Amino acid sequence: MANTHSTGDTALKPSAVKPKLPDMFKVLLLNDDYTPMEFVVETIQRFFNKSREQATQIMLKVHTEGMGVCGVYPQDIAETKMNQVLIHAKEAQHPLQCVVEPA
Ligand code: TYC
Repeated sequence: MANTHSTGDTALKPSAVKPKLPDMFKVLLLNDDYTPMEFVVETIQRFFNKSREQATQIMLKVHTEGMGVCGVYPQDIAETKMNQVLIHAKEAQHPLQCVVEPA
């Protein structure tokens, strides 16, 4: 086995195993002129497990600066959350946009 770090005996050589953390990805919301602020706050709370206060701060950052980070996750989780937001917005007929980018 390539990463074996024990012979199975009592003596261990210095481990060659270096646990690698996953690459991380930001989930960003983009501002638009039409999606209601309340819908954005509820969306952030629901999909990013934020308090109402945290979600409001993120929404206001997006509103004033054009975009804001809702969370940072491994790629598969980030893309799942982005898709959940996009489906939720589409169902409500709001143009809210969400993207993923490397952290
Ligand atoms: N700009 C929107 C408004 O004034 C609110 C908004 C905030 C929309 C954040 C999208 O990601 C967004 N109703």
